[in-house]
Amino acid sequence: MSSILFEIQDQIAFITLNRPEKMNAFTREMALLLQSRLDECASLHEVRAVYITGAGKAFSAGQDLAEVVGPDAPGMAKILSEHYNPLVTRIRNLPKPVIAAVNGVAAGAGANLALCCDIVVAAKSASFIQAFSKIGLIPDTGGTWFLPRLVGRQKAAGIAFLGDRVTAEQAERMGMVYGVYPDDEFVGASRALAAVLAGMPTRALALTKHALNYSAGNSLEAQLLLEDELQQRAAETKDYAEGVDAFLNKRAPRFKGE
Ligand code: LHQ
Repeated sequence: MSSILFEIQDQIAFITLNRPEKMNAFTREMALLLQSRLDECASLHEVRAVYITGAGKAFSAGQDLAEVVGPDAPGMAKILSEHYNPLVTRIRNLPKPVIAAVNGVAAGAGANLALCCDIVVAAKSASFIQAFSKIGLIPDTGGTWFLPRLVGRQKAAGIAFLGDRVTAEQAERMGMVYGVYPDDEFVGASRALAAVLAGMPTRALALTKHALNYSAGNSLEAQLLLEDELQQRAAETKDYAEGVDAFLNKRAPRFKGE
């Protein structure tokens, strides 16, 4: 069985981290496979939303720590530059919405991989652990960038220093996740959210994502200029024409992602 399951259904790419007996901890093979699946999601026109979840009871426990010891262990630099950093940049640059459906515990790089997705939803029993400090590391996989932007520096410092378990409900209150669903409704509700996103004007969402990515480093003036440029590109899409026509004719729009 592959460590990454991949299925396209109704214009949604469903990606499942699949090492349930090891809490979906990442091996090199798994990280590289996920990278190539994300590349497929970017290039396939039929994919209009990406949904990432974990098999079994965890989302992901981060790096497989059994793989970082021993004579054949890839060095730290290699793990970050070849495994996790390319995953973060692929997800952030993918011109489609990426949903992290956090079904259970998300720890270490697994937590930050979830937080780098566009929309993070969690099951009520899920949790987030910046486990790094417990083993003498710093939050990687973009954690030191995402966390303060999501929850503010104060909470970010506490969460990162202490490595405490943050429950899904605490995460929602802090702004770390978009929504939390009861466990028995989680799969249905999170997939329904992916279906809504897949039916939206994909190119406008991609341009919105681009603008949000840049807003973190831009002045207001620079961001206004960027919005100006991106809005012109949005206005050239067929989905924009469809959206306006549907509104004026009092009918539901049929967006095609074009
Ligand atoms: C695991 C793991 C795991 C291997 C559970 N590895 N087996 C970057 C650069 C280079 C080096 C290091 O890392 C990084 C990035 C990082 O991600 S650092 C952070 C790495 N992750 C952690 O430190 C988390 C370690 N795991 C845990 O704290 C717990 O397992 C959590 C809280 C995730 C889940 O706890 P439980 O629900 O009690 O499950 P469990 O601990 O019993 O785990 C079940 C099995 O999964 C068990 O295996 P076993 O053969 O004994 O049944 C664990 O050993 C294995 N597992 N995480 N990261």
